[in-house]
Amino acid sequence: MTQQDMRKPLLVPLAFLTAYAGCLIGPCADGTLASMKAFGRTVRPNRQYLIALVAAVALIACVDVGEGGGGAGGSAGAGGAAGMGGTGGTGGTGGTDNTPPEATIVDPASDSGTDNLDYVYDGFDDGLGLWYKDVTVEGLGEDAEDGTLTGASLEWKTNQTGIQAELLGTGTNPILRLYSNVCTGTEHIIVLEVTDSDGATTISAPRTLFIWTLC
Ligand SMILES: [Ca+2]
Repeated sequence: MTQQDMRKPLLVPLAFLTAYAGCLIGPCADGTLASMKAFGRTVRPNRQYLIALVAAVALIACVDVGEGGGGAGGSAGAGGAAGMGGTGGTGGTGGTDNTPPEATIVDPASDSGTDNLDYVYDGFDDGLGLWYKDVTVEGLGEDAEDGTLTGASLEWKTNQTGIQAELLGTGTNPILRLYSNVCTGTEHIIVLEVTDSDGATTISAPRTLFIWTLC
């Protein structure tokens, strides 16, 4: 049994007593045989019951309305809970995107051609049995996050891996020794490979250098 169920039966005698007290000073005190007497005045019972019934119904209705109002208050509380749910999900910061570096061969500024006197052999390595040409190059490695890259971040490579190691040297201004196993000349396709601090690598546009001599 709820608190409301327990309260309603108590309202009936309460209402009756309220109505009865009202009758003692009201128009129902007419002095008939079936009447009651209190405070020196008589009250007819059937009017007492009628007035008590009306009063009881009115009081119970009033109590119901009040409790209904309480229920509405509970709904407001539920609204607050929904607000707490809304605080969730600030969102992840996400991973930062790394931009690959840029790699540029600054010098030589162009391919050499096949009869360029600047690329005639410097000598012959008796130990290796190969002709060679030392070429000074200049490279540029730029990165959005790291700025200008230098040192080992810049690797110079050749395609002539049948004659020598692919890695010719590192840095911004190295001297690269290019070898040839043919007296009349060998073509090296040189690239600059730049790596940023995040491991992203970019390979420059190739530069074709033909080292040679008249045989
Ligand atoms: Ca980067």
